Amino acid sequence: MFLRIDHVGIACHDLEAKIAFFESTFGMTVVSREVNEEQGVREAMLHVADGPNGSSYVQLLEPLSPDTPVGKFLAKRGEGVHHVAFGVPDVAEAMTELGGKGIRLLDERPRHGSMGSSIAFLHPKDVGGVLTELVQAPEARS
Ligand code: MC0
Repeated sequence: MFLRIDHVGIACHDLEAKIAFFESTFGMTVVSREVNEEQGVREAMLHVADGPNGSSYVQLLEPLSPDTPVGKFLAKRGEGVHHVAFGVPDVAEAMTELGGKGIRLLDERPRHGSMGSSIAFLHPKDVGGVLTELVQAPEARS
């Protein structure tokens, strides 16, 4: 079902400071910065590696306000890994398949994700405590 690990989402208080840390410590490069109002985040994608099934990234996430998923996560748990995102060929198909296995879907339909992707989230309580995201890349980013 999964093509690759698309990205690991990391919640932080200060996006610019965390970008500077990842750039200077790991030599990683920012390939995209976006504000996603629907998800309540300001985020940056840092390239990790390219593979036969597409690329993988670290996604740094700063909340737009305390009353957002990442804002609540930071208040409760502090900075750290917020979610793991897997690449899938077709996010709607993956939602149907996983929903049929009893996994709770946090989205009724695919939503807009980073770099033109279509995304959907699975409830962490049904995935061993890990908030899990499904990512369908746009045509240009397989
Ligand atoms: C909450 N919980 C988590 C968690 N967030 N467990 C693992 N990882 C997380 N990130 C746990 C809490 O500890 C709690 O467990 C239970 O889930 C309910 O959490 P809550 O604090 O009461 O918060 P809720 O229920 O209001 O919301 C949690 C939920 C929500 C995961 C449903 O955050 C959500 O719908 N997330 C999906 C959207 C999202 O995260 N968007 C931001 C990234 P206990 O045991 O204490 O009951 S957007 C993004 O990433 C886009 C831009 C992209 O990739 O392109």
